[in-house]
Amino acid sequence: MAKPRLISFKICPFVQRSVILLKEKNIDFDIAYIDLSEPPEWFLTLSPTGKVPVLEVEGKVLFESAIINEYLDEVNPPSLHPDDPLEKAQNRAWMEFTSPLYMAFFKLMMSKTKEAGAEVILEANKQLDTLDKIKIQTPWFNGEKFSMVDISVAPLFVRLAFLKKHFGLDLLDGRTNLQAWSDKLLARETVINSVVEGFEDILMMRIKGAESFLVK
Ligand SMILES: N[C@@H](CCC(=O)N[C@@H](CS)C(=O)NCC(=O)O)C(=O)O
Repeated sequence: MAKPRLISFKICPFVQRSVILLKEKNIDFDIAYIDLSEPPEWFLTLSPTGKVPVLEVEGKVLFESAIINEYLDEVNPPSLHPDDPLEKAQNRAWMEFTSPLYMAFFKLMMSKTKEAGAEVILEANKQLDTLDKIKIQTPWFNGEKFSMVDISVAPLFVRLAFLKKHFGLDLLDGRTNLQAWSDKLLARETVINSVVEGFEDILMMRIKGAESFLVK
């Protein structure tokens, strides 16, 4: 595979999923950061959705983090998916399940009132409970073998840890399976190295800029 180029926005969790996978597989890649509030013309020409991540590889363009990661996993064996087709399909379903939680985090960050924030938390709590119940194997989602599901949820735990650290908002409180999963993932080198320098400051600036209830 020719050296791919990942188009990123510094605090995008979906890009972070691809960065973790690239690092897990030791794939050499370039990364270009854009400002989503002022996306450059070349990016809008490249990206069919106007969203990041976009992966340029062998003169072609891939978009959607899940598709990018599936491609990278396939062309860089061994696969991080289970071999069994049914287990693999179940894993993919759980990867999909985690995606709305990123939207919840974004909405929470942008909520101007405590009431709006509480509504988002109520909905997220239901999804987190479901995930907590299903995550019975340890240390990783499939037990001993680190997999694509672990990657798909890692950027979420990074953000939940941020909420706890800066605002005392602990969405993993009482969810012991998720807490243990988070602890493992946040200690993993590829996850640690998947955030840009100054990540928390940039996130905080975004929250302040949105006049979120979190900073009132
Ligand atoms: N389903 C997409 C979601 C990507 C996404 O929402 N990216 C955000 C940044 S984190 C984005 O580019 N937003 C710009 C926009 O919506 O115009 C994926 O998994 O790649």
